[in-house]
Amino acid sequence: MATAFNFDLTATDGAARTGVIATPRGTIRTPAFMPVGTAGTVKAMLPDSVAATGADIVLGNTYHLMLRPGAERVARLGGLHRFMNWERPILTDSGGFQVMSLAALRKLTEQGVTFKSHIDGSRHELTPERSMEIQRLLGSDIVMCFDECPALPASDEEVARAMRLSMRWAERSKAAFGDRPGHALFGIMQGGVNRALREESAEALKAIGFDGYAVGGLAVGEGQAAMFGVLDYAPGFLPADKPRYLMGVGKPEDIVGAVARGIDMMDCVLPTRSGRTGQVFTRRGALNIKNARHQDDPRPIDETCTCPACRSYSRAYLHHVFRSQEIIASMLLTWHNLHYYQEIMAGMRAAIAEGRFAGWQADFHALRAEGDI
Ligand code: PRF
Ligand code: ZN
Repeated sequence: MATAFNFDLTATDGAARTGVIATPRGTIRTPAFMPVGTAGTVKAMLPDSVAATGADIVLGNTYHLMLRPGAERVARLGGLHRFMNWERPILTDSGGFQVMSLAALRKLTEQGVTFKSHIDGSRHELTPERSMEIQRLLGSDIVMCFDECPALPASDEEVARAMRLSMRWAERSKAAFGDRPGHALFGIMQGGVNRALREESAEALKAIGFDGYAVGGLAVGEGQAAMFGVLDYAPGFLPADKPRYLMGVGKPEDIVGAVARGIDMMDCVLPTRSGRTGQVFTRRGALNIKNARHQDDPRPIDETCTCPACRSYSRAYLHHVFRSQEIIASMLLTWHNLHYYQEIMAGMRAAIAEGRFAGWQADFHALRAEGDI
């Protein structure tokens, strides 16, 4: 009998939590950062390297995979895990958010959304039922409800309309998901920066009942202060004994602030995408390797970092291969960024377990304030 999906909260420190999610594909230590593997690959990384950075789970996208190579094809080829050679847990986003940001000629109705592919202009439809079917064909371990996330700023009326539609879609998502032991379905809270709408959304999701709960609709233009304002209360509206996932966040400071406010899981393209544009994250802040000041610098990105980029290469070399558009630049910088993100997560997990998260956070901010990278 395969392991059921289960979340064990092992310690709390203030609002911050640490725990373990058990799935038949392996365990996920929380707080967890999930690298983004949109199209069946964490760009510029081999799966074993992704695991070596400390990642327990990656994220895949319904939207991209349904358009190319197609969910039925992935299923015929043995599912997404085998297809991309990542046998550990995979969470898939449900597609609506990507339709709204990437697709053309979108039409939203009660039923769902129709759109034209950003790849070849072909017409497609996504509904809660089709999104659940695609995520099942992919073999996703953690399936996300189909939702609508309005960009901010938006009027309260617009945010309320999108939230209530998302709650009706959450009910349809749950019915279509059915009973799938070992697989989890997460609800997604919406409601913008409106406290009453956030609470209404949380109540609606809890009445349906999910294996985990996401905070959606943030990091969409409201800024860090407003996002933290929502995170000061929104996680508290959700059940304490289920994982809480903040979607699409963020910078290292955003991640630490979210964990301090009770978030257990996050994903973001930032470490991988930035790796490909030369932006590097370090304990002392961010730098861009394409800057001419690195061209004669024999030092690694970070003397204390144990990633392959820092163990074996100078800033001068990384600058050179980046400027030369060599593929190894994307590989090494992505690896460093993912390694750094996972080091933050491991540091937070240990600090929360040992009841010293406030001190860890103070050190994290002090080193960044010192700067001098
Ligand atoms: N909903 C879904 N995916 C998302 C978001 C959301 O609100 C966000 C918001 N930051 C990122 N990805 N389904
Ligand atoms: Zn490094």
